[in-house]
Amino acid sequence: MTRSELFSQIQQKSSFLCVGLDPDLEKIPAHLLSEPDPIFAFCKQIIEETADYAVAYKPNIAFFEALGARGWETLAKVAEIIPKDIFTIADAKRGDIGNTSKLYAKAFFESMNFDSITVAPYMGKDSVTPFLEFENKWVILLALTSNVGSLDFQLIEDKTGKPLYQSVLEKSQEWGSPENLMYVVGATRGELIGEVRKSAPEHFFLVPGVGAQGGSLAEVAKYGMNSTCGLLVNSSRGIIYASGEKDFAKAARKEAEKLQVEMKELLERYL
Ligand code: OMP
Repeated sequence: MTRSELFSQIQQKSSFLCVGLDPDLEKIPAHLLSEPDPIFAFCKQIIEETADYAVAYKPNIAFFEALGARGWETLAKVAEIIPKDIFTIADAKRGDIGNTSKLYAKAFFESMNFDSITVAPYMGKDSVTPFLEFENKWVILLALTSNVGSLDFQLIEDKTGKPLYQSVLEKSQEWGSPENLMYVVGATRGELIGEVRKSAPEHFFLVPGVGAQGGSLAEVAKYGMNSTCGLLVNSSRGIIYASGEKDFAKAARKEAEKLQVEMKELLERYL
């Protein structure tokens, strides 16, 4: 998917919501456990009920991978049923020496046809660029993450006082463009989102951390929105586990709608 196609989805739906698919057998409603493929049944109903409000879906690969060969089959089936006009993110956080990254890219872009993949920048240029060689496919590079451990490395300053995440932003802009490179910027980082925006004015940000991790959607929009929105705000647990009962998909729909209503207002205010 191209950047302009993504932006027109955002305009059409008045939404920049990414629904995170983190399906956990221990958390999905008990009645689904008698289905032949409980995780697929869960994701299918979540997708059907939230597709009106979502411009992206982000299956986190760990939740599928943990189930072995069967989990990979489920992931492929889930990727297939996501409506074609909705952006798909394989949240796999990959990155390895060049020839290995190339095969990770093939796995997610060719075998499974995802639009994008999350990538860790730690191994540098040759670990990231193989993902950028696929037409209309995207790298979503970890820049400033939402977790507590992000303080361990990402905010360490070099001799000039520049934090590591800023070096990641600067260097990686030599490898990709706003047409094929996005950044992960956690919603829990408040005004630092503004600092990231200054360094990457045109790029889309994938912003996890609203909902269960306590980040504020209003702050994300205030500091992060640009002239083509430039934001995909993810919520996983806050949507998919809104109810643990038979009404889980309807409850997910309500949560997604709530976020979309707020997003519509923010788009009207800032765009
Ligand atoms: P919530 O359940 O809404 O908190 O979202 C959690 C999802 O976002 C998980 O799939 C995480 O891997 C992902 N995530 C973060 O929580 N923090 C980050 O900084 C980056 C990600 C991500 O890359 O999506």
